[in-house]
Order: sequence, then structure tokens, then C-alpha cells
Amino acid sequence: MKLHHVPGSRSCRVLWLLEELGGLDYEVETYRLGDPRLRSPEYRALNPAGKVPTFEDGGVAFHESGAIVQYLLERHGRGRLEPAMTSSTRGPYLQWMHWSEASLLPPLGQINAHKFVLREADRIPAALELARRQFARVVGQLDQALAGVDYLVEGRFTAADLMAGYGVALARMVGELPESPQAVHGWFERLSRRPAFERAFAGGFGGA
Ligand SMILES: N[C@@H](CCC(=O)N[C@@H](CS)C(=O)NCC(=O)O)C(=O)O
Repeated sequence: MKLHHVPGSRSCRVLWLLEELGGLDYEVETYRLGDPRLRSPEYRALNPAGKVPTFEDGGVAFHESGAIVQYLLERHGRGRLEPAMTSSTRGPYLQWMHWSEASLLPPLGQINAHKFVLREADRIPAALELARRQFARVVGQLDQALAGVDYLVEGRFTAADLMAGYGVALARMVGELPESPQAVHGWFERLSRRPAFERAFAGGFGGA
């Protein structure tokens, strides 16, 4: 198995899970943000978007962090880190898995775009403020879900926490996590104390 990885990027979700599962034999190819190798024809053949993560296993390459997480759990999870298929918590678990990429990350992506990714001439201050308001709303949804509980589903750490936890980790890395959602802060402290989390995020943000 091989993970194509940029430190601090969504490939941290995959690295974090590989480390949580433990005992797996895998290789990591590390790039930096904006690395020209991600634009090469060889890499585009693996992932036409030229993004990370990309994952290779058994001669097959695929991408999308959530799909890779699901695949690894199906192959190597042995029932760990997710509710059983027949459990009543399976629906909420899948909801948070997908919410993490479909609802939490887009406003944060817009914040980053208008703060430092786009060329200065293309950055729009009003778009940055709008994205900040949208991000505060989705973080508020997470905070509501975490009120009075330690984790998103079944009161235990699952891959749903890992998927959403990456979004909060990224927001902190770029200084954009709102201060008010107290349950989110407590939950994130619990996540960040996990040894697998520490290993996955040890490379900082953006690579060399
Ligand atoms: N939905 C995709 C998003 C992948 C993505 O946007 N990756 C970013 C890093 S977090 C990337 O590779 N950006 C580099 C670029 O766009 O050039 C996933 O969850 O894997």
C-alpha cells in the first residue's frame, strides 16, 4: 500500500487511520503543497485532479480521503472504529463521515483560498468574511452534536471523529477555528492526544 501525502493536508486522515489500525505495511510518498510532481503526467495518471491523498493498493490507484478511509476499514478494520453495519448508529456515523468533507471543509477551503491560496489580485475580502460566517455555522453544528458527549457516535472514537477532526485540525493550523464552540475544543483536545494523531500531524502544514 502506498499513500501520496502532503503534510497537514487531507492525506493526514489516511495516515491517521493507518496509524490507528496499526500493524499495516505501507509506504508514504511525501510532497509539499504546490509540488510540481503533483502536476506530472505520471501523477495525473493516478489522480487526474493532481491532489492528495491518492492511495495505491494491489495495482489500483484511487483518491478521495473518505473513500480511502472506508476502504481501509472494510479491508483492515475488523470492526474497529465504526458501528456495525446493522447498528442504529450506522446512519449517523455515515452522516458525519460525509458531512466532514461535504459540509465542513468547503467553507474552510474558501477561507484558505481568499486568505492565502489565490493570487493576491484574485482574493476578495467579502468572500473571506462570508466563508468565515459559513464556517462558524458548520462548526456550531458540530458543537451542538458534541454537547454532553465525548465523541460523535456511540460515545467512542470512530472514523467519523477522524474525518471531522481533520477539518478542525486544519482550521487550527491556519488560525481559523472560532473560539466559542467549547464542546468542539474539548473533543479536539481528546483527539489530538491520540498517539496516532500525533504521528499523522508530526510533519506540520504544507511540507518542506
Ligand atoms: N475531496 C478530496 C479533496 C482533496 C484535496 O482538495 N486535496 C488538497 C489538499 S487538502 C490538495 O491536494 N490540494 C492541492 C491542489 O489543489 O493543488 C479528498 O477528500 O480527498
